[in-house]
Amino acid sequence: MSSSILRLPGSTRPSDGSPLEPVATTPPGEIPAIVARARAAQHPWSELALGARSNKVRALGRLLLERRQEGIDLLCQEMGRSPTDSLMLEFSSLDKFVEMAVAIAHRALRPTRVPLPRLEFPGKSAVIEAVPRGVIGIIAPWNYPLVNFSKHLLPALLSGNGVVLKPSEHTPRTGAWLAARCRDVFGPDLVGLVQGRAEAGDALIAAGVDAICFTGSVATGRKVSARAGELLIPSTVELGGKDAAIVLSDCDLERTLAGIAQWALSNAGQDCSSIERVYVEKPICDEFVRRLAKFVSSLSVSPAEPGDLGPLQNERQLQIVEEHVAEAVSKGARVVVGGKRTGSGLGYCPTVLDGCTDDMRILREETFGPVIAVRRIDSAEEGIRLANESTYGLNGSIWTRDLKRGAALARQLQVGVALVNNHSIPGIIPWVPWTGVKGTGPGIANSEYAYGNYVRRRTVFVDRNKNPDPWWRPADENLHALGEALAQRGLGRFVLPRLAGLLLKRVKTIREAVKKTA
Ligand code: TXE
Repeated sequence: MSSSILRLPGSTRPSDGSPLEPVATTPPGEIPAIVARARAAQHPWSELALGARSNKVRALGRLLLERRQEGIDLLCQEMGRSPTDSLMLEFSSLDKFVEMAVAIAHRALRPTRVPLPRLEFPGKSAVIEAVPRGVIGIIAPWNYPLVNFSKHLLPALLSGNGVVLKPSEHTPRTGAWLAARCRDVFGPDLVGLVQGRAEAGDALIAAGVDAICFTGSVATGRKVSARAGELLIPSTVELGGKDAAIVLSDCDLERTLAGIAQWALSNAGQDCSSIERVYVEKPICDEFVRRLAKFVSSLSVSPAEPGDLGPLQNERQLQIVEEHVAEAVSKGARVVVGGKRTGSGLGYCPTVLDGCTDDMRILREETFGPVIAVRRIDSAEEGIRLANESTYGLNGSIWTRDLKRGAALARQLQVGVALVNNHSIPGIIPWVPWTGVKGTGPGIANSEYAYGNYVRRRTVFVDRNKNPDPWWRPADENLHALGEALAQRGLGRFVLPRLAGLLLKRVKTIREAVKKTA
């Protein structure tokens, strides 16, 4: 393969800025051949029974787990996370993830028989089948270099598709490692790999793939949707978030602050469903902020082990975080803890900001970093109103001891995933649709509801009727009478004997008309 060397970004370690081995980009002109090879391998793969495909996918899961140390090393290099963090975030539950994905596939790919009324559809049957789309292009961002692939890769393969992976230019090595493990299990071509920046992603969409699964920024998601629309191929896009947590006075304060810190700082906040806005009822806000800040300042920051937080993944992301914090402070927010670089690589200290107001970017735009912005509220209703002012809508959570009220309030949040006393966790439960509203995009990952990404539905209709259907041509007065009887039946009138007589007459008329052609 002729290739050029990918220099920036993704060429240095976020933890200390030291250089990484360069990675070869894929010349756009070579991408159609990669898709064609995946397509050729897809035909025999799709002919396998689902049970056999499931076993191969299980083998991939096992291989990734067996060789996890290689993957963890790459994640540590490319993301700067600690080994513990990399293990927990991308490997530890892989076996359960695979098993659930297999169970969902059996449900989502099952043919469905169509219930047909006998009178209107005599002798007829129809079944709806799931047909693999062909080759699925998966374009991923850098924040979870494995999981952002596996959520689409596993169901795409289980459905009988070939796949081409396009990792982020920031994390090309982890993506290449995943593609190599796929080659070990499925042979050289079923799962292809394309490396590069925007041009490579764009070229993949136009290279003959049958669907695109994209995770990334809103701006790119719009471009990807438009491009796929031009080509009339389906696409699913999962874009950013600005998730809100609403903390009510009756919450279990200790569990709540641990939960908020967890879901705001996991992966150094580089998560589409990070808690980025915390709306806290005034009576508990002082204590909440004081204890949250104390808890946050006790967390270990990489390169320390086990390392609660790694650095930001790339320079631009660090700049965004710094810009948002600086702007908030300039408008009156108070840095309770953090608010500065760690001094090591792209590290940024976990930060709590108090006194945030609605005009600040920190409460409006995706920060994608380890910053918890606190905004005081008078009531739960005010919290709901402010949470819903966002241009995003992925997860939203209510923290309260009153579970009934909490669930009712959570339902008022304009989000795809509404929670009480937790956040983000459904993202690792493959049964649950991971989806959003507004700028988060309409895409769905996980669950049977995501299968429209991977399969098209085909109806197979079989007619065993030996007679012509009674409404076929030629038309006569009995056809009109038949229509009238059917309409009367729709209004609840008893017309069965009349209908039966008319149906017989119509069949006879058509048969006689056809006989005359002999
Ligand atoms: O994403 P991009 P970036 C947000 C976060 C971050 C911002 C930018 O706020 O600051 O997005 O991140 C490929 N056609 N999220 O620049 O550009 C690209 O090569 C086809 C939220 O990394 O969207 C990469 O593989 N593909 C998000 C992938 O798209 C194109 C996670 C994502 O890149 C392309 C990450 C094009 N025209 C960042 N242009 C989340 N929802 O979790 C780029 N790409």
